[in-house]
Amino acid sequence: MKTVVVIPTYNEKENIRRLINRILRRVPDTHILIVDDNSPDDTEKIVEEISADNPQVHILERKDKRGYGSACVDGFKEAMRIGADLIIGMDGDFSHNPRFIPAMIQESFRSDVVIGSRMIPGGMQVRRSFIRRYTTLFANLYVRAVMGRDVRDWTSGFRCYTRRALEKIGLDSIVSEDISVLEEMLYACARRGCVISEVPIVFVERRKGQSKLNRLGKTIHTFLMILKIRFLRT
Ligand SMILES: Nc1nc2c(ncn2[C@@H]2O[C@H](COP(=O)(O)OP(=O)(O)O)[C@@H](O)[C@H]2O)c(=O)[nH]1
Ligand SMILES: [Mg+2]
Repeated sequence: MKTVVVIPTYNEKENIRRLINRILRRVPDTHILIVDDNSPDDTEKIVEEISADNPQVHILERKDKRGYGSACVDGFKEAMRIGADLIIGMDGDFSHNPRFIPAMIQESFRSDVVIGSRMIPGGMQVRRSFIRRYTTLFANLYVRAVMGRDVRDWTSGFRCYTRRALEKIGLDSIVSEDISVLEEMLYACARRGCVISEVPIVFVERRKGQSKLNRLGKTIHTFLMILKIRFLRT
């Protein structure tokens, strides 16, 4: 079975080499696909170097910053193209610890989508400010109310999709360019009858580099996108 870990990156030069090594130590036979949006800090140079020596490491270079969501979608398409049976999405800043990947893969034998969840017993957020923790909690209450499905952690980007789940939703149908891709994809999976489950993870706020998604404007845009995904899409 072929597993591909898809990691969107923008200015992650301080994290990416160590993260790739850490993943390969935990899951030695996995492939890793970095989707970089021409990071000004030259993250892609580091990844190119690693991938020249290691055929399990791949890079998809996009010419300009087109956002987290479209990076995920392009990466998932590429993962499917190279024959992935399981597609794992995670961040490139160590917030998502590779040590949880084996449990997620294990759970994927029973379900179509596995969420690395901060919102079930055993799951948590650490090193985060009060405001960030409560934003995540509130966002999840909001999304759960709007979507009307009993998923606890809608906003977690640490996930494992089976190939079948991505085939069912059809990645060409996804319109989100940024973070609402998470809710859009999960809602699409739920509507198409995918079995969704959650395994607990400990989310740790990044130590190196800067957050790109933590902006008030983005949060408001995402809240509106969620209404659009729920009520305007057929
Ligand atoms: N390719 C790409 N990756 C992005 C973009 N914005 C954020 N990322 C990556 O997406 C992941 C999550 O972003 P991050 O800034 O850590 O968001 P936060 O954890 O919500 O603060 C990280 O690996 C980022 O480098 C983007 O526009 N393009
Ligand atoms: Mg982060």
